[in-house]
Amino acid sequence: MRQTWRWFGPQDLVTIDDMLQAGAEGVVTALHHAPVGALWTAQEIVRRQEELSLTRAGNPSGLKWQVVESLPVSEDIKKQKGDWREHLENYKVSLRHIAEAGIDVVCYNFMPVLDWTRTDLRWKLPTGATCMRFNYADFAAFDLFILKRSGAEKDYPEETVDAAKDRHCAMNDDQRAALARNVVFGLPGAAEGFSLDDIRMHLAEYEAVSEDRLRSNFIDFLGEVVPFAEELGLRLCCHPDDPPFGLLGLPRVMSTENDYRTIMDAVRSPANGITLCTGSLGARPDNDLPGMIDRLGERIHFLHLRNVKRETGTVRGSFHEADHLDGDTDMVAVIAAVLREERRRKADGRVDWSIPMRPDHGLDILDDLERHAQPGYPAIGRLKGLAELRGIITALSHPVEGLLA
Ligand code: CS2
Ligand code: MN
Repeated sequence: MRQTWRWFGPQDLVTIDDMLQAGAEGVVTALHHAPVGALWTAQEIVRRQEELSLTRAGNPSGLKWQVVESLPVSEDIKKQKGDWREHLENYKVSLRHIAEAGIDVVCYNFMPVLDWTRTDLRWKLPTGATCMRFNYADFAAFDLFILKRSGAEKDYPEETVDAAKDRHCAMNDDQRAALARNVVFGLPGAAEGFSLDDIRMHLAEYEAVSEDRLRSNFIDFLGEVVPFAEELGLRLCCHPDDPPFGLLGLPRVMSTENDYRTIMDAVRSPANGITLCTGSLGARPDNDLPGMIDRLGERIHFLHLRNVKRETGTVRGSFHEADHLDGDTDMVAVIAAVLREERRRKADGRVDWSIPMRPDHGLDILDDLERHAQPGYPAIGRLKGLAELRGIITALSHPVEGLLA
C-alpha cells in the first residue's frame, strides 16, 4: 500500500511539512477552488504540483500528487439537465490534463447534492477528543423541523419522529442554526456552502430522478468517460455514499456491494474502479468489508481506511467516527484482505499492485483541538491513525508473521 495524505492546498492548516513528519509517501489533493463542472487547466494542475513539491523552507518535499480527490461530477451531469454536455466535455479535458501531468488515479463520487453528511463536526468523547457524528434523531429534526421538507415524516419510523421532536424542542436557536450548518457543510474544501433555500431548490430538482434514473445516468456518464480514461491510462474510482443510505428523499446508488457490482459490471474496464472507503461503507452493518475487498478487489484503485462505531443495529442509524483500530470494522481483517489482493496483482504482473491508501479522517486530539483544521482532517489525529494502520501493515507483511503460532 502506498501511504498517502489528503491536503487541501496552501490554505490547509496542516502543511506539507506536517505530512512529511507523519510519514506520508504521497499527496491526495484537488483544485478545491475550481467550480464544479469547470475545466481544470494544465497550468493550475502544474501550479498545485509545484506547491506540494516544496517544504516551507523551500526544500524539495520529495512528495508527488498521487491521487486526484475529487474531480467532482456536476449536478447537471447527474440529472442530465442544463449544461451537462458541456460539463462532460470539460470533465474529459480535465482528465486529459490530469493524465498529462503524470497523475493516474482520479476519485469522484455520484451522490446527489450533498457529499458526506454529519450532524456534529466536533462531538466530545469521554477522553476529551472530538469526532464527527451522525445522529439520526438530530438529522430527522433538521429535515422535519428546520428544513420542513414536505412528506419527510414518511421517511422515518415513528420513534425517530418522536425523538426528533424532543431533540428539536430541547435546542435553542443557536443550536438549531449550528445543526443546519453542520448538515449542509457539503463538499469538504469546496467553495460552496448551501443555504436552506439552496437545499430546497436542489431537492425539487431531484423530485423526478428515481434511483433507477440516477443509476442509468451514472452508467451513461461512465460510458462516456471510462473508455477515454482507459486510453489515457487513468484509473477512475468512485467513492461510496456517506452515510450509505438515502437522505432527504434523494436517490443514492453507491451504498452496498450490490450497488458496486452493478456499476462495475455495467462498464467493464480497469478504468472503471472503486474507492473503497471503510468509514462510509462501515456505517451499515450489512456491508462485509473484507469480503468486498476479496470479491471486488481487482477494481479497487484507492483506499480510505477509517472506522466508525455504529450506535444502533439498523441499516439507517446513528454512528460516530472512532479510532482507526477501534469501532465496528475489523481493520486487521480489512488490511489482510488488501494485502491478499496486492499479492494477487503482483502474481499477475500488474504495475498497479501497490494500492494508494490514506487514513480517512481522524479524531481531533492534543493540538488539533486548538488548530481547527478542515473537519475530519486534523494533523495529529490522522498521524495517529496512519501510524496504527502502518503498524498492522508492517506486522502482517513481516516474514516472521507466524512467529507466535
Ligand atoms: C471524503 C469524501 O472527507 C470525506 O469523507 O472521503 O468527501 C470524498 O472526498 C468524496 O466523497 C470523494 O468524491
Ligand atoms: Mn472516504
